[in-house]
Amino acid sequence: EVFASVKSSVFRVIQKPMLPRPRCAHKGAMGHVLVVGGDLGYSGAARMAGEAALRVGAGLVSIATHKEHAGLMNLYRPELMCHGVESGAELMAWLGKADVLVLGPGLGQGAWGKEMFSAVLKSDKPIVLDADGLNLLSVSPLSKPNWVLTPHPGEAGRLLRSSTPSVQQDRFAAATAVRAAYGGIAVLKGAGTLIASESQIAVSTTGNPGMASGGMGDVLSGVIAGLIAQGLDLQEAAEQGVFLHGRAADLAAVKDGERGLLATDLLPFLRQLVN
Ligand code: NPW
Ligand code: AMP
Ligand code: MG
Repeated sequence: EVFASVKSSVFRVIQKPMLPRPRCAHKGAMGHVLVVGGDLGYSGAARMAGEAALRVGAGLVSIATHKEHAGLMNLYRPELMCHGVESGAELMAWLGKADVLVLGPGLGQGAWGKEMFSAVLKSDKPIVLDADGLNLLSVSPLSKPNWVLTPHPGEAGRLLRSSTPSVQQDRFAAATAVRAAYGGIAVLKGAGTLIASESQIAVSTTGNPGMASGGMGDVLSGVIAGLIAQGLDLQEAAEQGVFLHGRAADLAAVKDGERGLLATDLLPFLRQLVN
């Protein structure tokens, strides 16, 4: 009865080992992720998404963010290429260089965020849409086949014009409804994250309550994008990304405990898990 709303097959996500890098690998062949986000006061969200993409093996990661903090972000994580972008037209040049886009971490819903949102949505490249990207989508609905949507229950409530409690009451129905309305792959986050694709719903058994802290979702969006950049298809990247993200948090919790776990604590464990 609990699963009355489930019309697709339901599977548990299991980890598929990643193939070793080819001997002749070079950064240009390992995929270029562009993260678009980081409104004033929220630059950390974009940076965490970018660092996560690097730690799962993306070859290059760029961030398009506010001019005010682009330089600082680059200072603290010099491997990131950080571009201050003021308009959609300026963003277009950077979009062209990327293989996969992350839109939303710390984006905000003001004029700058809306301009970035409209520019990115014109692109045909695969997109991981998170956070304020999802909030903006909920007011300008659109369906795309080649994106991964990663709402938490609050964002899913906005996308479905319902509420957090009604999403939580039937998470299978909510994940299916997000996918049906917006296309692509829907990842409904929270304990027992669901990944809804055309043919199935996958359930993650990794993750723990230590993950209830700011920035965890921003890291997940970067993990999924980093896997897409390395050639996984969107469904595989979403399923494996959710698994790895939760497993990294479980390993970090075994080491130092659940309480006080930080999103950036996952990064060294993500690296271990993809090797
Ligand atoms: P309620 O209150 O129960 O209805 P918001 P945000 C719900 C950036 N960040 N189970 C719950 O709703 C992000 O990237 C930047 C049940 C909750 O109150 C975004 O751009 C950081 N309910 C922006 O901030 C670090 C759940 O959603 C509400 C749930 C705003 O994002 C932090 C909160 O969601 C942050 O990532 C669950 N498992 N999970 C930085 N360092 O730069 C969520 N809810 O209002 O959409 O706000 O998620 O904090
Ligand atoms: P966000 O709310 O966008 O920062 O995303 C939070 C991330 O942490 C998602 O990947 C959630 O699935 C995960 N998370 C939060 N709380 C829990 C929990 N109690 N158990 C497992 N995963 C959780
Ligand atoms: Mg979030």
